[in-house]
Amino acid sequence: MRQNPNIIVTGTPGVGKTTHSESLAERTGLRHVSVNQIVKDKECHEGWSDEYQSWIVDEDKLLDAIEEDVKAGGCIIDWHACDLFPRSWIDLVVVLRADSSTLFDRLTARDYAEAKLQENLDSEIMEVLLQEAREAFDEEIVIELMSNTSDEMESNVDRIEAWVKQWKLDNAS
Ligand code: DAT
Repeated sequence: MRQNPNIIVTGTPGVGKTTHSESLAERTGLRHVSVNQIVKDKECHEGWSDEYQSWIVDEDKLLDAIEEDVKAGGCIIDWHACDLFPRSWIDLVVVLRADSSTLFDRLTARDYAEAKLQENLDSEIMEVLLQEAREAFDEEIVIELMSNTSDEMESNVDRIEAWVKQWKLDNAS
């Protein structure tokens, strides 16, 4: 039994996963597990894709790399996909959302190439990550939160922090 919950923070690139995860880690003492960083550092990939401008992730290697840590509990897993993680590992899935114009500005600031930018905007409009989360996990543990403004981020972090406190009370042995 875990002493601390595991939370996935997911959503289209640019919605605010990293910013939320870092703030949450600071507030709750849970660990920010940046999957992008792990894929790079532990070489959980089959090389770089020029077409997608990203690593081609080896999911088995990635799961092996984080398994021990996640099973111990207390991880905030930050990534733009969630359906590869075993259901038994996860207590809450937070899907962050942003309006198209907001996301456009954030991804433009990151110098995303036109095709990649459009693909991500389409993905956000089509709610791809939200559907993926709802299909992969029980609906009761999936929450959708807006992340357009700092106020929204603040209230999201407050809400998740309160959830963590309650989870700990409910699961105290
Ligand atoms: P992600 O990790 O999902 O790619 P990020 O955390 O790196 O996203 O955020 C991208 C940029 O947008 C970054 O400059 C911080 C800003 N941002 C994210 N969420 C925000 C929010 N709710 N309010 C204001 N700025 C936000």
